[in-house]
Amino acid sequence: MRTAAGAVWGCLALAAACAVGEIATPQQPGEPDTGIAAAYPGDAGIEKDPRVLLHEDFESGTLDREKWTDISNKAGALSFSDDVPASSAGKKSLLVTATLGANTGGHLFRRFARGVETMHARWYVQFAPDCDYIHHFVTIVAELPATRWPTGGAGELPAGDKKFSTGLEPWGRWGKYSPPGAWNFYSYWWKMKQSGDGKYWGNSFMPDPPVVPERGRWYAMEMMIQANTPGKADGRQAFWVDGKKVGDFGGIEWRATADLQANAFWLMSYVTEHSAKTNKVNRVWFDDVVVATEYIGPIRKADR
Ligand SMILES: [Ca+2]
Repeated sequence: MRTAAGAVWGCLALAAACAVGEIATPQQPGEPDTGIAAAYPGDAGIEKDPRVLLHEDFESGTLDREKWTDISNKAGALSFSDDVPASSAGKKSLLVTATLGANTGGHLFRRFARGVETMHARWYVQFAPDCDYIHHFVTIVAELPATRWPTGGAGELPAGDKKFSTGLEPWGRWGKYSPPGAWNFYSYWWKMKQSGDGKYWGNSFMPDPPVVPERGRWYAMEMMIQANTPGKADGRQAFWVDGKKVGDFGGIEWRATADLQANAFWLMSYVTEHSAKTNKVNRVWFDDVVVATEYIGPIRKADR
């Protein structure tokens, strides 16, 4: 996977260049306290909501090529598990096992037929109790042309009419935070800050105070990217943990043209020898994925 190779490695040598974009904005007026999921207990039927672009609960126990336009499953990285979130109505989750030397983890990538101005993605995640640092994680992409698979671009400045992307990733910040690291956005866009080596490594947006996930428990994560008005720096990105907003960053000029819209969701756990310093085998579980055009929120627990 060319996209991610070397990106964190680049950051390791360029601390100052990567710590930009810490522009917190307050809660936006009119933002709902409850989202789409509140109307669908246990997420039952949520895929029929016109605002929902993708729903994957992994209950089929198969890698669904209708839902995912590109799958990376080298050396059995992807499998199914009976470990599920407490609020989940299902019995299966996706387990991504990254084994250094055999693979770099795996991914499920979905390119949508049309782009959207605002994309939300909610996914449940659990890091194994011994999980090491992760290199790259769950990412939303806006890209033209809209290939069915993820493309390269690590260390490169994207063109304003071709691409922007943001990953919600745990980052160790050179060992400052315990594994798997503190949540931050790792973002590429045409107005991003250049790194000290002349390349363009993803710029970090980290909330203050930082939020480090506890390993061995499930979290409901939600990320949002909102495109800017062309010619204005009014784009945003935000994320929530268990329904509480913890990061919100505005003033971003993601794109130069209106036809470049968020059009891909990339569920990924990518681990390399540059990130994992202690463990060779690093496991991450995912479940109850929903991608939509509005705030989704955690699962409303179904009555039993
Ligand atoms: Ca499930």
